[in-house]
Formats: sequence, C-alpha cells, structure tokens
Amino acid sequence: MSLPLELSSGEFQLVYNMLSLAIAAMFASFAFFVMVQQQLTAKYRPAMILSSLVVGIAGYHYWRIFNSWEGAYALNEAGRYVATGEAFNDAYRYVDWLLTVPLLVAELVAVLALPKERRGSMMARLVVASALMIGLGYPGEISGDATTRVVWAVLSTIPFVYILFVLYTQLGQAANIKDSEVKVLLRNTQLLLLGTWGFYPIAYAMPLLGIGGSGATVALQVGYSIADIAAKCGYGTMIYHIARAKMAAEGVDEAEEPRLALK
Ligand SMILES: *C/C=C(C)/C=C/C=C(C)/C=C/C1=C(C)CCCC1(C)C
Repeated sequence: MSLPLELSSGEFQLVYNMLSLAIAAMFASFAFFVMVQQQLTAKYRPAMILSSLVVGIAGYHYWRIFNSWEGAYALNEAGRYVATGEAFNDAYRYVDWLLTVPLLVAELVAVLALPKERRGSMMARLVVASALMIGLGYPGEISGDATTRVVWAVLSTIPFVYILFVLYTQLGQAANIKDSEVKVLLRNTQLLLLGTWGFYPIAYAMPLLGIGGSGATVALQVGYSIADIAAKCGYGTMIYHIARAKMAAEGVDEAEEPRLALK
C-alpha cells in the first residue's frame, strides 16, 4: 500500500509511539527470556532460547521500522506531517515474520516435547507453510490495488489455516491430560494463538474495509504492532509458564535442583 502524503500530528504520533512501545516490549522480553532460562531443566531450555531469539530479532526490526517511519515524514509549518519522499520500508516487517514465525512454531513444538520421529516431519511442514504464508502475503501488502490485495490474501490464508489447524490440534492433544494446571495453560495458549494470529489478516484487511487514506495506514501499523507484542512477548511468557507447570508436574522444582546439580 502506498503511503499517504500527509498525516495529522495525532496520526503520526500514534504510529510513532506504538512502534516505540513495541521496541521496549521486545527488548524487555528478551532480557526476561534470557534470565529465566536458568530456572528451567535442560528439556525445556530450548523453548526459552527460541523465545529470546524471536524477540531479539523483532526488537531489531522494530528499531529499523521506527527509524524508517521517522524519516518518511517531516513536520510542516501548519503542524501536519508531510511525506519527505524517503520510502517507509515495510519489507522489514515481512523479513521479520519470515524469520520469527518459524521460530515461534518451533518454540511451541519444543515445549510440547513430542517424540523425535513426530517432531521432525511436523516442523518441516510447518516451516514451509510459514514461508508460503508470508511470501504470498507480501505482494498483496505492497499493492495499492484492492483486487490484488484480496487475491494474495486468499492464497496466503491457505497455509495460514493449515498452520493454525496443526498447532491447535497438537495443543489440544497435549492438553488431554490429568494435570489441571498444565491443561489450563495449554488451553489458554490455544486461545492466544487463534486470537493473536487471527489479528494479522484483520489488520491486513483494514485498507479494504473502507477506512481510507491515512486512517488505513495508521490502523495497519498499530494493528500489526499490537499483534506482534501479543504473539511474541505474550506467547513467550505463556510458553515459560507451561514449562514451569510441566516441571512441577514432573516433580522438579528449580529451587531444589539448581542448574549445576543437573550435570
Ligand atoms: C511475530 C509475527 C507473527 C506471529 C506473524 C504472523 C503473521 C500472520 C499470521 C500473517 C497472515 C496473513 C494472512 C493470513 C493473509 C494476509 C497476509 C498476512 C501475511 C498478513
């Protein structure tokens, strides 16, 4: 979608502040996920390592997106923000997703601690589907034409539905257990997955929903930022709680079994 030539001060500031909030959330989550790795047993540590990679990569990209947004507009004498002619680089977002979505999928598969034979082939199919979902979404994202936007969105939705179906059913199967705390957490993760990932196509559709011009750009940027904070920081925190609850169910407590003693 092409960038509007002019934004009100409020519109520019809203996106500016949301991007800034996303940077803070990603780097704070990075510090948290790195620190809590110590509390987990070896089996669950890979899930937290993946979580920290996701928010580290996203934090870097948000910083680039933020700078790009700042460069794309300048304040004029009438107090409005006008395009400087410098491109706002939306590709950062898609490159970010291309890297972080497979990692998020791996994070979930890691915490489920599935048998090795099942894990490998499932991961491979999900990674391919993730790349297809994002690769097919991009041509629509950068197009100003409504029909083009819809066609690519429909194609991108096929792998999207596949990924959600596999992850949702895997979580459901894993939740088919007695331990009530792990069960509740896995059910909540199912909801979080649908709620956050389902938000992306909605944000993508904003320019099609009759929200014209600058409003569409603002809604899109704010929508993606909120979805990213929930899907990366929120989801990682959830994965941490699942790992802790599973450890407790296995009778392991970090306080009684410090990391060195595990060796
Ligand atoms: C951290 C980033 C995440 C979890 C990104 C997820 C992105 C999606 C689920 C995107 C989905 C899309 C569609 C299903 C159709 C329209 C195009 C996309 C790429 C926005």
